[in-house]
Amino acid sequence: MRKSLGTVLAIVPVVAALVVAPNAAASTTASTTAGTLKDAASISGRLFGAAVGANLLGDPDYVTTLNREFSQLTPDNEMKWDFVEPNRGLFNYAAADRLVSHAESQGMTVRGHALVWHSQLPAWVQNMNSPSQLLTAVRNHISNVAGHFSGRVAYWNVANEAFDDTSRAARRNSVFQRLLGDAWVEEAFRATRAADPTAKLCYSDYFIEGVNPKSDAVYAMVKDFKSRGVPIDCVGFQAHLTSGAVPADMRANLQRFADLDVDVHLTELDIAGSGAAQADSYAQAVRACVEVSRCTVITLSGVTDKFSWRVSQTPLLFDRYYNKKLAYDSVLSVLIEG
Ligand code: 9MR
Repeated sequence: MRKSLGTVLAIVPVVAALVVAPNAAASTTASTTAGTLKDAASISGRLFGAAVGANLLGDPDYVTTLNREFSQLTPDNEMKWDFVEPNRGLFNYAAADRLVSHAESQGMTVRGHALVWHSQLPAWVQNMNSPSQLLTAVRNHISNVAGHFSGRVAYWNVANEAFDDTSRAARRNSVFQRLLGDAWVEEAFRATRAADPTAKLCYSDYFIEGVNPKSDAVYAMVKDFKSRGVPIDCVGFQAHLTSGAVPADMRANLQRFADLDVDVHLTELDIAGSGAAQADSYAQAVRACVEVSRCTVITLSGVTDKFSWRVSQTPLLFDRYYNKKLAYDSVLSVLIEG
């Protein structure tokens, strides 16, 4: 997975600069010398991505930062069910196509998000009450959407947030769960594999970064899928975190999933906070990934605090003026260390 030793050695002096001068002014200079997030991640063969809104592609500051720093693009909302199939059987791909074309023009891979999710789901699906009609709708949705993007999407978040966010670790109460039971998740994976045989298929969820009853439940599901040949390739850990509260066992948890023979990805990383505390927590979360060889993708929930879904918590690596934050430098140095 590594680049040549020459590439690595060329960057070593920058790491040294970060170590001897860990203050804001010096680290900004150092990070400029070190390159970009995507280049630093590529040293160990990883991708560094962001969720992107199609409406922001006309904003020059946004696009400059996106193109310079990121090697993977996840449509923020434009591939969700309510966006692509708001009415049964009528598909709208215009905004998602714009994002995919932009990614391709910049050599970025695309992560599709998300085929089956209880949220941002149109009323016509939420209100269904026939299991067979719902299963048909799920299969038709996946075959159209994954089929439309076949060959252009490297990773799909196939099923998102199937588990409850309480400590009970039960399945979430959704129309899919009520009508189809636990089997809806594997139905979605099988349908996606049929529609796009080359994309890597991921299950993604939040509050599963550390070992806890919810991550135990996801672990059991993935283990069961692998044992029965259900096509799953990766697990996405959304990683909506808070400064000072990154789980201490995050690396161990990622490793136990990787040991099931799946890749592990951070799919929506953001960390509420600011300054050195935020930078330290980012370093901890990114280090948990880079210490696991099968943790191959880190994707942020956005590019800049300005457009973050947690805007008041300033959780990203660029501030609202596109300045690199302290957390940017800490992430860069952890990626370079590999
Ligand atoms: O980033 C998304 C934001 O633009 C939307 O307004 C929001 C609506 O819920 O969804 C955000 O992203 C979600 C992601 O797709 C799945 N995990 C939870 C995120 C926050 O809801």
